[in-house]
Amino acid sequence: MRTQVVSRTQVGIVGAGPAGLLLSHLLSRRGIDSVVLEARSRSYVEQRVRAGVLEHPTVELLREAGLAARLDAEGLPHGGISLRFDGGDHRIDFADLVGKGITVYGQQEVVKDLIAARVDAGEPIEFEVSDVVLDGLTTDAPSIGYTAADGTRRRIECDVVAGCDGFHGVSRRAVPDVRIAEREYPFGWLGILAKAAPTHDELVYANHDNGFALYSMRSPEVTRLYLQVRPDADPAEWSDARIWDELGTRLQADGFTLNEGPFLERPSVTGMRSMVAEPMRHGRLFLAGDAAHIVPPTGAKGMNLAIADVRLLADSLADLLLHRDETGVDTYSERALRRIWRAEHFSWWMTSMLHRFDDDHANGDAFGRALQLSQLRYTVSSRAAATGLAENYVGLPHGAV
Ligand code: RFL
Ligand code: PHB
Repeated sequence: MRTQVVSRTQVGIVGAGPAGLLLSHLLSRRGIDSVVLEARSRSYVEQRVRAGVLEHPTVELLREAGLAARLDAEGLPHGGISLRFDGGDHRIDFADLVGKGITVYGQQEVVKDLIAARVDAGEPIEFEVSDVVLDGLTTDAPSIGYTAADGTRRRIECDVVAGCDGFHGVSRRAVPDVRIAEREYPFGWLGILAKAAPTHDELVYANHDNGFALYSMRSPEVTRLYLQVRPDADPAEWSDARIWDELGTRLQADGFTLNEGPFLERPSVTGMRSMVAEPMRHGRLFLAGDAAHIVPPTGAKGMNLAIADVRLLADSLADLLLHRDETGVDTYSERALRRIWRAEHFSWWMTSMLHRFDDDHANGDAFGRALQLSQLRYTVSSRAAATGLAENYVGLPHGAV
């Protein structure tokens, strides 16, 4: 048998994405210690390009938690988005409709800030661990077994395990009575990161006969773009010239120009799905973020939901561990799921309104297409409808639904 090194912490956290890292930070501010275990290397998680939009409540929370110095200096505040269809642009003015906005700041920048805060606090993150096994979850002394980067087999004994290990992690599978509700969409997104100055100040969501396109950005020098493609599309089918050509077609509008530039990483395809796992708890194991739920990226909600989950979880764990009060942990799953289902609906609705669905139908889905255009026209012409989009996009206040 290999030697096993045993250590102890209060909360063992699996996964160093936004959920796991922020949970560790929020717990340490309450004097609760934790250890974060991560399968990948530090440089891998710091480079992984994903989400770009921070909701208003996310920014407020990061500020309250002392994590917003770089976000406030480098984040791009946006007061609206455009819906582009019928060859025209229709702005949804968040500032006017709901008095709040969003901030464009890459997920990997949030992750870098969170890792820096953990390192500054002397709180350990163990990168490149493997063979994670969760034990004793229905006792009050659970443990996490794993192989460390140096090959030693280790075990952490804790009071609570937080499963923040994303969609492909092990934690969700450790909930024996988990119920999964899900939906797959018949398309994916080809993601493009280009060294090209944005020519437009805000995000553009385009519904075009050829399919959906999204115009976004990361900084005054970097544009982030997405194209709806077949879910099994091979990125090799998409040459640089074909990508720019298709972006130009789908994003075409009077007065709009697209700056082209070299790609900063190889374009890749992400599948689109909705998924919710209930309950988000099994004994002393609590799930948070993508480990428990997935949304299609059209509503820009995935990372924001992960952050809302761990805010609730940190409060609940503080009540349990500092005051032996189990009310918070007993209701965590139910309370978290209220916001999760709101975001699931909003993301499904945005996805349904903006994408082309009829690739498999020779004659096209004329009924579905007409419904989309009707919904788009209503959304941009009725203040009530536009306010519904704005309120959900900037993020309902935590605890509001
Ligand atoms: P993460 O970020 O996936 O982190 C989970 C971490 O757990 C690690 N892990 C393990 N560690 C130890 N042992 C194991 N057995 C492990 N298994 C996995 C993983 O390596 C990883 O580091 O989940 P978290 O923290 O819940 O955060 C969720 C967000 O990352 C996610 O919701 C968003 O990125 C989704 N998403 C978007 N969300 C938005 O809010 N706006 C967007 O614009 C947006 N665009 C996107 C996205 C996700 C994408 N991909 C590839 C999934 C665009 C893309 C392409
Ligand atoms: C992004 O900038 O990566 C982004 C923005 C909005 C979305 C999805 C992705 O809805």
